[in-house]
Amino acid sequence: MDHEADAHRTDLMTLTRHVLNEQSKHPESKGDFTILLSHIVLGCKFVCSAVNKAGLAKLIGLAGETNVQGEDQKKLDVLSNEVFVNALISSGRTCILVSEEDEKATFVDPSLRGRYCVVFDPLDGSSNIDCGVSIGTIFGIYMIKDKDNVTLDDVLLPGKDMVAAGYCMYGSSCMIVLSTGSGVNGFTLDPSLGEFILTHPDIKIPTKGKIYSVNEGNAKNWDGPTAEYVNKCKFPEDGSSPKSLRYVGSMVADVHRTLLYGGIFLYPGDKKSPTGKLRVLYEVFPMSFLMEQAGGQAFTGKQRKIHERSPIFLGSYDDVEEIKALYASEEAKA
Ligand code: AFP
Repeated sequence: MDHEADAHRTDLMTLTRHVLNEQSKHPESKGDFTILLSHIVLGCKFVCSAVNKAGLAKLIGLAGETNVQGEDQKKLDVLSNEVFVNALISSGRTCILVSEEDEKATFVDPSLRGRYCVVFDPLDGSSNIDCGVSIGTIFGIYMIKDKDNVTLDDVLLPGKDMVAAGYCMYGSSCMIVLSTGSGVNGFTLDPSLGEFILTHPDIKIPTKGKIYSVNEGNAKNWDGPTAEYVNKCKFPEDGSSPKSLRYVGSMVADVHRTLLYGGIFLYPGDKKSPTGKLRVLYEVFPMSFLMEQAGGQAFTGKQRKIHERSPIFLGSYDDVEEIKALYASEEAKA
């Protein structure tokens, strides 16, 4: 019998325990972040359960449709948004919420306000729901100084100013990947316990990878550096093997694979959509934060409106370095 392995299995590092451990390193901390996170975790568990039984519960369908009971059906992304907004407000630790689903930012009632601003996409990749492909929730957290004087500018900050970022992937297993600014850790939901357990401690992305991930269907509209980079992935000039192409079309799934296996994820701007597709605040910034914390890098635009989009190139350090060099030399020519 492997007693050591057994001891490991009986001394579970849950996400809450992990965050409490981190909190104890900051004696001035009052536990607000731990409380906020436990409400985010609750939202993730709810969405995970809803995604798992989506077909059964007839949750799939367009918002506004009516189900057999004559009740209004809610699309999963609408439902997920409501769950996260309610969980975040009721935590008593938030002051501004920016959700992909809501056109305007939510300013929390002063009586329930705390110091954190949360930007999030409650269910990213929703076009993949109906065919059972992995989807996810992405979030980023900022902290403000004065909760009694908040304005939208408090969330229109660079991604590097986030105090934490993460995502929850609803896939073959449900996983939260989180960084509070000192590395990246992955926690897998044990459905029998209802707890996220630390399964991927201190994730580090390989310095160089063998996979590139991009929607090649947009190739005819790409600019020079993106086209040249992808061409190099397929026809390397240095005698190395070509990279493999993997593209799910769910950012969380594509970034998760990139984080674990290495390589590069690209959603460039192109002639049709110069700012790309992905949203700066709740897709590009949180994923870039995680990549950098895992030792990779990200190369983004600098837009600053709540639903603004930006091109994004992120992944293994050396792979991103290559595409950055191509853009730098294009810029030098201009
Ligand atoms: P949906 O939420 O419409 O499915 O979009 C998903 C997403 O925002 C992101 O998760 C993917 O990386 C990206 O769009 C895929 O976009 P393309 O379909 O244009 O490749």
